[in-house]
Amino acid sequence: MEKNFKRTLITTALPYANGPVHIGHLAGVYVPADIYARYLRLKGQEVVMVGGSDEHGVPITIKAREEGVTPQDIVDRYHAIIRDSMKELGITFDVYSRTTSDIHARTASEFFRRLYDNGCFEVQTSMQPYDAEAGEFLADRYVGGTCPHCGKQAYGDQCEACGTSLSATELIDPYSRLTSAPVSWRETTHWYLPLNKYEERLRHWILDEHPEWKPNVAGQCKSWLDMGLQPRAVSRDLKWGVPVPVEGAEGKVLYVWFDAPIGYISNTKEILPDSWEKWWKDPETRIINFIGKDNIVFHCIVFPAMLMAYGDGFQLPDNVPANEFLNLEGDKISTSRNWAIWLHEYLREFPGKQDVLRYVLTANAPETKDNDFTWADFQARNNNELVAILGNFVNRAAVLTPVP
Ligand code: B3M
Ligand code: ZN
Repeated sequence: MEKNFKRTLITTALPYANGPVHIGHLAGVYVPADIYARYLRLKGQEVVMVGGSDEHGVPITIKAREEGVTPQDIVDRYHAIIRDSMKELGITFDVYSRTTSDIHARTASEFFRRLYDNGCFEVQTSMQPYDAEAGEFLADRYVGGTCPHCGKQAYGDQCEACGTSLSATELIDPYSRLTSAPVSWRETTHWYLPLNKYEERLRHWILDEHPEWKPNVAGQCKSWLDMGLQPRAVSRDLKWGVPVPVEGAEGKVLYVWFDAPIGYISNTKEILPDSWEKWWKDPETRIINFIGKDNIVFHCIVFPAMLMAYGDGFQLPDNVPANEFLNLEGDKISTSRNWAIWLHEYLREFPGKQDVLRYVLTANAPETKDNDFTWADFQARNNNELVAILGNFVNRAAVLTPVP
């Protein structure tokens, strides 16, 4: 809804520090957010643009295990690559921090604790996959087995062969990807945020108060709301993460999707220790979350429900622009298959050509549908549009301008 705002807080999805960033991240989130931040600053508005690396969660521990190093080694390496390459591309973050910072651990712990103290959580006990040989609970990704739909090998969260999302209980002959031992099941207790209690408020906020949201975002939200929201676990049995700050929670950490969005708050606090609240709690601040389409539910349902539960004046985003995906030469970009154009490699191969990449990713942005990046198109846009049309225009204008 049109409202008069005094200032804008722009947040950008926090990339997992389990690899460098690629052109899909840039086209989906960072280039559009940066254009918007620069536009508002040119208009003389007060803007803060917040970013940072998402350094917890199973994507990090899996990468560390593959390489035989610690999760800390992984995040130290990729955080530096991501931070430096984004800076070189000219993404004008006011802060680019990380979720392993002390201030983030304190902020995320305090957030959980307040919800806990206010009785916002439900406690549920369930059977979870366990590796008796390793003595560890297994996150869904760590469970392998046969897909009940197509009969191929699949993970406990998804079958990549047929695209079905799964849970570990559905797999045939589930085994641990850590040790290959068959999965055993153990009882464990977790804290759940009852999203169902926030359903009506979320529905009203998204569907009634924000008819201007992009159709892909509103559509996904509506289908989640129409299916009915369920309580969602916000803790995990893992060693890597922010410890759950209550007694009896040894060996448990905050679920990465609980701690990561709080990173937007911690990163704001880090640069504005005295005035961060103005950016989060003043109704005259407009909050905009730039994200990719796979993050919609977390930013439009889960994080807003967390903020509602926390209360204390926290504002909800005014808009959550999510882009679709950018493919590469007709194929889905994939970190695990190494099918990507990595930003730090582009910068090495094309020194000084930051604006060419920014231009091509903007001209071909996947705003309303998935788009394709091809090197032929990159070359054509550089030669025909930037050099021939824009270059010529600037050159002629300069040459024909009379010098007084
Ligand atoms: N790291 C997922 C992703 O990189 C996740 C985003 C967090 S935003 C708070 O797609
Ligand atoms: Zn399958």
